[in-house]
Amino acid sequence: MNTYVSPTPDITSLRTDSDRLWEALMEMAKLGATPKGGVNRQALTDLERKGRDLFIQWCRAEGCTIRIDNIGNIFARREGSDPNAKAVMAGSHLDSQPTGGKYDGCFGVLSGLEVIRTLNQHNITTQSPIEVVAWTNEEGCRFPPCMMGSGVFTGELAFDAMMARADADGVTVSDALDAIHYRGSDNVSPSEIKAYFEPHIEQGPILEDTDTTIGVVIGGLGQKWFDLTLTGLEAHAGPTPMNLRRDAMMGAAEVTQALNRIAFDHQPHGRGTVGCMTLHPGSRNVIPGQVKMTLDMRHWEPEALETMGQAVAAAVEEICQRHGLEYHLEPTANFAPEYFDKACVDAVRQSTEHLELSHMDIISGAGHDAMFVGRVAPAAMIFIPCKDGISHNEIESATPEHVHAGCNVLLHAMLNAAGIVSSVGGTGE
Ligand code: HGY
Ligand code: MN
Ligand code: MN
Repeated sequence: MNTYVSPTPDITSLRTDSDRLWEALMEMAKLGATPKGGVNRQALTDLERKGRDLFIQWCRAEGCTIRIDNIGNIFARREGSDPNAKAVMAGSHLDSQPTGGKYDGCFGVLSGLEVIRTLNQHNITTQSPIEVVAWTNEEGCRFPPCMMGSGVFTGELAFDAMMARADADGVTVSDALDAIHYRGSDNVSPSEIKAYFEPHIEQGPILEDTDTTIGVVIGGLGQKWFDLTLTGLEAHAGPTPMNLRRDAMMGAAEVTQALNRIAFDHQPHGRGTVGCMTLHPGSRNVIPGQVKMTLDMRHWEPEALETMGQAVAAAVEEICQRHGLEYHLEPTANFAPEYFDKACVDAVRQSTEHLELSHMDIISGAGHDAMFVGRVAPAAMIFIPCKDGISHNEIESATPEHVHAGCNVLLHAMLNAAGIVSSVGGTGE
């Protein structure tokens, strides 16, 4: 990656259109809108298809060409002056959590669209093509693991294995892709990418707590996910003495405590969460015979993440021994931390300074598609605050000012990387 210089003089005053970006966000948020003000637009559902269709409609209206690959990743491309130049890319995802917010994912995708709209509005030609991508199934809630589309694109995840992943109703990724007609055949290669920038809300409290506008993201935590099934023996809650039980729920409770303790033992970056739990048969006066639960652990250092994984596996073994339970511990995600490309991170920081916005370096606790793209191309992220640091919650909220600031940082970081060939007419606000 070459180092970046500040944009040519007539570009420095260029800004994106705050109202236009906000309107796009609010329009997209209508698809899957929930009563509490969030969205439920899960990956590869018909609602997400509508979001994909709307994004493509908007990009085509800007003259972009559209490519869709074999797992439904959507690439909208604005040509530059040099057809052989690698693309400067922005993106994120359009799928949401079941009780998700308006900004998680969409802020990144629609900021990329707003950059293209701004370049068209001001008749600016870049040397490199500008490309905006909407990755398939970033959330991984319906079909684990998360970042599935970018994982297949970058070779982190095996295509066939991902196609076979099924949701709780047994619908596979392959079925769902066909059902929404988004199984593409275009070959897009990571080698086409010169630089990738992903704007995203922080999804945590640090920027807001420090009254900082921009997070210059230096990387993201590695993750290990497991599906754990504990099997004991269903029995009557009354006549069965406490010391003779094989209570799967007791095992689940102790595993949950153990994961929490292990995460606390690996601070400041250790994270441990049990997000899903179902027990069988689920009758109030029957000792649970089986519990299915999910384990999500994360860390900034690969060695610490491995140590956490080993400690959790040992705890499961010991707890099941003591409670007379059988268990099956199925890995569903396993990826190392990502440390973003220095030149890309510097471009984000320089753009933030050029725009005179407060900023700080920050590590992403959440996984993002940029983490997989960063394995194959220079990548970095731009964080903005979200209210009370809350995300993966329908009350997720961001301000138009922060959304606009983040999009302007994206604009100038991308222009630094893409190079300006010409601009016709005034480019001031
Ligand atoms: O789980 C994650 O970190 C991401 O939000 N999918
Ligand atoms: Mn996201
Ligand atoms: Mn998310």
